[in-house]
Amino acid sequence: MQARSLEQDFQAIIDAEQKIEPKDWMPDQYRKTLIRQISQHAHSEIVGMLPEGNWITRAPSLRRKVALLAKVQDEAGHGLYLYAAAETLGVDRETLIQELLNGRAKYSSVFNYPTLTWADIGAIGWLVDGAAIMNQVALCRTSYGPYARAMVRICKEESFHQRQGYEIMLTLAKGSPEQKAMAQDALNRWWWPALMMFGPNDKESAHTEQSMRWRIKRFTNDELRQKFVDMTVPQADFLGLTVPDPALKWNEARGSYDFGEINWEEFWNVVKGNGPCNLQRMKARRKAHEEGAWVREAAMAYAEKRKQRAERIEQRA
Ligand code: FAQ
Repeated sequence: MQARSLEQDFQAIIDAEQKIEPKDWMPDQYRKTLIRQISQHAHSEIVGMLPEGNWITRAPSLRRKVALLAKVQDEAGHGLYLYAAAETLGVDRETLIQELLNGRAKYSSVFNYPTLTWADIGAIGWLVDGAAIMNQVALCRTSYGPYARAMVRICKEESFHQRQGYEIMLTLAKGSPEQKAMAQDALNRWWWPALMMFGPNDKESAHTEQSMRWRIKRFTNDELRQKFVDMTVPQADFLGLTVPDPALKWNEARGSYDFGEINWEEFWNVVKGNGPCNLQRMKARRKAHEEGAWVREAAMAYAEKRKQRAERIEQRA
């Protein structure tokens, strides 16, 4: 009888719905795929703080300001859990951050659009966090243990984010005609970028097939996008707002909405760095990184001091 290969044993663990842990054997490509996806995800959380951060000082009330501030801080926390999860795969955080800052690493296309009015904060919470949850609830069952566990807490926080966004939209949609128009305008501008978050169509997606086999991804890009549309259209109806897609139509036979084609040219253009705010986002990140250098130095000096003290105590013992 032929001995089973390491790859076969690895796949058997995955097929049995057990988690892969940092010290387990894993194929190089599995490790690389996870580092790529988790780090892109971490970068998205960190860059994703910028569009909403833009409105913290202009929130219309103290209550709105507190909620938005908490949300933006949560996104920073998500970035940190995710960088920590990536580090368990043997890559260090500084390397990942340098890849973001020198433009080699991707982050979600959606954060390269501007936040022009307060209603955009509602639309981001409702649609962008809504799309993020759709994707991330599935990732709670991803095959890599540290990534799956990070997702559990992230999803709890994202669901508060989604609700705070929807509540802003509800207030505006039931407000004055100007407020309702502002909510509709935000929906018009954020609908398509939110659909693009799920990535290219399945037939164009380079990584989906293998990632599904390894159960890193539990649903394909198109499956998640469809679930998002089916969940969100009734929410738009409840708000009395119109989804900006003339092709949107309930399909009785499928039990789902049919919807129009995404502008893929726009999507790839934004991914390649030519969206409305790519330059601005990277400039802001580089500035924050440079200005935070003293914090990192101080933290490292403290860590070094503690290490030296622990060594001295050990020598004396
Ligand atoms: N933007 O073969 P696939 C959030 C790239 S978190 C830019 O389908 P894959 C929270 C893709 O990386 C939002 N690039 O790739 C929040 C690949 O490039 P590569 C982020 C994109 O990995 C809310 C290439 O295209 N969420 O929003 C995009 O199997 C509010 C081919 O694509 C996650 O990252 C895109 N939209 O599937 C924060 C979730 N789509 O690496 C603040 C985890 C695709 O070959 C405020 N990630 N690309 O050079 C995933 O689930 C997957 O990575 C996908 C892409 C589904 C994003």
